[in-house]
Amino acid sequence: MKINTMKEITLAIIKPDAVKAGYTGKIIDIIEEKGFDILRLEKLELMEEDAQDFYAVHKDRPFFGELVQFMTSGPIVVMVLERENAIKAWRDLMGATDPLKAAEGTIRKRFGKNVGENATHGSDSPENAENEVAFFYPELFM
Ligand code: 3AN
Repeated sequence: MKINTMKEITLAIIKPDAVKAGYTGKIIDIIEEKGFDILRLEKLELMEEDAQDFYAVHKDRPFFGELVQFMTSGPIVVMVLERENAIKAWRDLMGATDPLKAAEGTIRKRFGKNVGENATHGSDSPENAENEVAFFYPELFM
């Protein structure tokens, strides 16, 4: 791997709802305040096939079509974050999937609209973190 780290890395995405609402800067600010190093950062738009591939683990869930449509509805901001315990730390900082159930102070509580349009994405396991980082930045693993 080109990234030479003893720490953990995870993939974070600022989703189309939060980008559209102008929350990108605020979310990045929180990420830095919480001690993550941003190793990669890019604003881009997913094509339908990209979103289907990225979310392939959810392909049998009833909301898959809706999720793909939402994730291709506008620009997103993709980040590779590094920190000790990055995967869990970023999931804790995001809060529960449903912003209504997310704890006070979490990103989804502050910036999420509903269970689909919930402001951010974060890898949920070391295996998925590796797959998701490699999805956008395969060169990091060559
Ligand atoms: P998380 O992002 O907290 O890991 P998952 O893995 O259950 O949540 O779901 C992945 C993504 O699918 C969520 N971030 C959300 O955008 C979308 N999603 C989850 N549940 C629903 C639902 N009931 N209706 C619409 N979209 C959903």
